[in-house]
Amino acid sequence: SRKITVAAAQVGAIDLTTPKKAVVARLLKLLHEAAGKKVKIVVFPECTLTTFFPRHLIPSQEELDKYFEHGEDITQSPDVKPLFDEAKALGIDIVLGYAERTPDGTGYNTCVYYSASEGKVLSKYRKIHLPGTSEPFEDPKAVNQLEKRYFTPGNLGFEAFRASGMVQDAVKKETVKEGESTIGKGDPIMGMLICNDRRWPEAWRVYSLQGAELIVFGFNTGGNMAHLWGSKPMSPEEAKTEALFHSRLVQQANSYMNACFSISSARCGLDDGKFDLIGGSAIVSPEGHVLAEAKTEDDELVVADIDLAAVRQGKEKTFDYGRHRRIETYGLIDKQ
Ligand code: CDT
Repeated sequence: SRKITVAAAQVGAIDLTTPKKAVVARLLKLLHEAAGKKVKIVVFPECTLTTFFPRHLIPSQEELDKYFEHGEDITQSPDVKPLFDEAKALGIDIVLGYAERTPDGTGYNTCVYYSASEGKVLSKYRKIHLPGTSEPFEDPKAVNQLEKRYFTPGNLGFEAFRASGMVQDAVKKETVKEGESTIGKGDPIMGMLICNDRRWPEAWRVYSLQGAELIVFGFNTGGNMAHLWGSKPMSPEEAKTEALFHSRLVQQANSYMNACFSISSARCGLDDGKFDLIGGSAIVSPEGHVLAEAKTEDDELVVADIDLAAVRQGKEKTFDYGRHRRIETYGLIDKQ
């Protein structure tokens, strides 16, 4: 059987001064709730551990560095280690987004997939599509989006990977004959994105070309970003409704077009009582249907049972790449 229970662990407001330890305590609470519901994979948001700091111009490097995790191995980061240890003890795989400062000083917007059965990080992804600007907006009332200032575009590509220890009929590499399809067999083939990446069909497609069956991502999406990309003047309420609509639209459409399940996990709520982020965490099927969605803009576990067999309709019929793709006509896709 390839049925598993999965969850998005949505995380509500976090202020500029909220200690990481306090955030991790909330994440542990969500993880324990997940254990009670027999969840096998929990997806936490983008930059889970702090407020969404790219909204703020932080001139001091020392101050800025407090929002980053330092060193090669996030599982050993003192404030965050208890989360990985507990995930291992509970047998739950987790996806965690965080700001990464590498030893050479580069900043990445990163997430990792931690496997409880392997007791280690199976895959790391660094966000490729960084939205916003390097310089603050001139309008002092506009909320900044300084990801281009604080982060470098990811250098790890879109590498699909197989989770481990999820399903009974695991496919061992040596038992798959050369040329034999692994569609519909073994542990889920996974892909990770981060927030703005979800709006780019190429990102999903590169994963689905590797057979991805479950694509997961966290996000921080402003409820008040009409000045950044609204097509017309909008009230704050309209801007938020539009932001939620587009977030859901891209998740449903891309899940269907790439014949994969997807899990999205929001950092949301009113940070510092005024910086609004949308909720809308959701689990979507390969047919594009919403299986479960958040009802709040607070800490909330969104759970669904998924059967990975459901990707076969799309992968073997509607979107069977071997039979229906016309790559001889897609040349422009990798040109400027
Ligand atoms: N974090 C991120 O990539 N956000 C962008 C928009 C900025 S709104 C804070 C997004 O695509 O949702």
